[in-house]
Amino acid sequence: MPLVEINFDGLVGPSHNYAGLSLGNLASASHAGEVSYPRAAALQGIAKMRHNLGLGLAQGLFAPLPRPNPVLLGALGLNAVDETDPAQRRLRASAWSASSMWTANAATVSPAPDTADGRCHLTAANLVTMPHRSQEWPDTVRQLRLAFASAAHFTVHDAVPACFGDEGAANHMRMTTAHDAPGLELFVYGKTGGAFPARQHEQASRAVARLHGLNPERCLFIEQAPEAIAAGAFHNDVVAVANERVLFTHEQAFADPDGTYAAIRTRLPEAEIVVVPASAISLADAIKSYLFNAQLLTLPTGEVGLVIPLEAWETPSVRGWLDGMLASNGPIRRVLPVDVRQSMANGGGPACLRLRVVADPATVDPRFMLDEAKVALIERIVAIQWPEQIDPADIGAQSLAKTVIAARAALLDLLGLEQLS
Ligand code: SUG
Repeated sequence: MPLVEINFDGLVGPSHNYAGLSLGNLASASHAGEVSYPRAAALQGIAKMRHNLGLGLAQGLFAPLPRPNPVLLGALGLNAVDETDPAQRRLRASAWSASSMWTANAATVSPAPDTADGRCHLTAANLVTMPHRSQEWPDTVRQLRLAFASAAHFTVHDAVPACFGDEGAANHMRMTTAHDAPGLELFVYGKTGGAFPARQHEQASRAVARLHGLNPERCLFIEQAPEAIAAGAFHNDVVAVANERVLFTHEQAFADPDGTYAAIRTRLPEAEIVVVPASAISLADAIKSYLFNAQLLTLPTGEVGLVIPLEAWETPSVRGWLDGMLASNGPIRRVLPVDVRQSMANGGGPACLRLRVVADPATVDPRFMLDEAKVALIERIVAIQWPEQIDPADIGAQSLAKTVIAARAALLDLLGLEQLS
């Protein structure tokens, strides 16, 4: 089997809630305190996976991580919480976060054609900038080591040391003439975002490139525009996305846009760079609508498609630009809107919900691969077991904790992944 791109979506976990934990993520802040709908959220994510399977694409799945997380609660001395202390309640909410659904932050992936040893390398992301995300990587690594256990084809690395924040594939892009050909890997780091943190440190990106055995001639380290971070682009994948020879980007994504495009073209003359000017779509509209947090995909027909959130389709400036693009002779031929509104309200669009791995599907543990029949079974478990709604005020309740734990256990049982419990 040739190497193909497999999208591993994170199933939205049963504790999905709006605790407003992510500084610099405007959606998370603006929905803080609202009631969430975990069942609807997971069903929306499943519908996206089914949609992409229906396009003829390879689709995988990662299971939600254990929540509430007893390891984090124990380490913080929070086995009993003082309910009158808002700081303690907020830390407890971290241990309930379903943020592992955004698997674009699970790891950085370098496919086999790019690496010195011819294996696909994955480095789990330490996510240290946000407390609720920093708990993810040890459980993520366990899952990655099961899914990609074949040592002949994969190497899974622990996260880089916590002194350098790493956000995984959300700040990494790969361009190439074809998925199975050697690629140019683009690492996008932040230096400052004004009032908001820059989550990706340049030294974390450089460490990942070394760990993966990448050819330095085929790597670019690019600074994210501080104004993009300040406007709410807490990850690069909120303002740019790449697939094979196409880079689709807002003109304010990078600190030095022209230098970046020139460096890409020098290394990959076949590159097609689609730049959306601020005069057509403002940075604010781009970030609010999540146009760039799209899945840019090569469809089996060879056409390039863009799976966007409904919010982008419904934003007049974005719709106007997309209509013009489709009428032109540009490289992106199809626009496919999907409803992931529950995830979007926490700042996670279609691209956040998936980790791309270029590999032969036959080399991946089949428990992590999806087909129609398995999707239907997962959907049934979610419909029965996932809580219908969570009010952030209910976080910490024993009865809710029991429901959430039982729901995840039922899923792991269905997938044959009890060892992750
Ligand atoms: O890390 N939201 C996530 C969204 C991640 C989006 N991922 C990518 N762009 N690839 C984050 O900010 C919200 C949690 C809360 O507020 O309760 C949250 O973690």
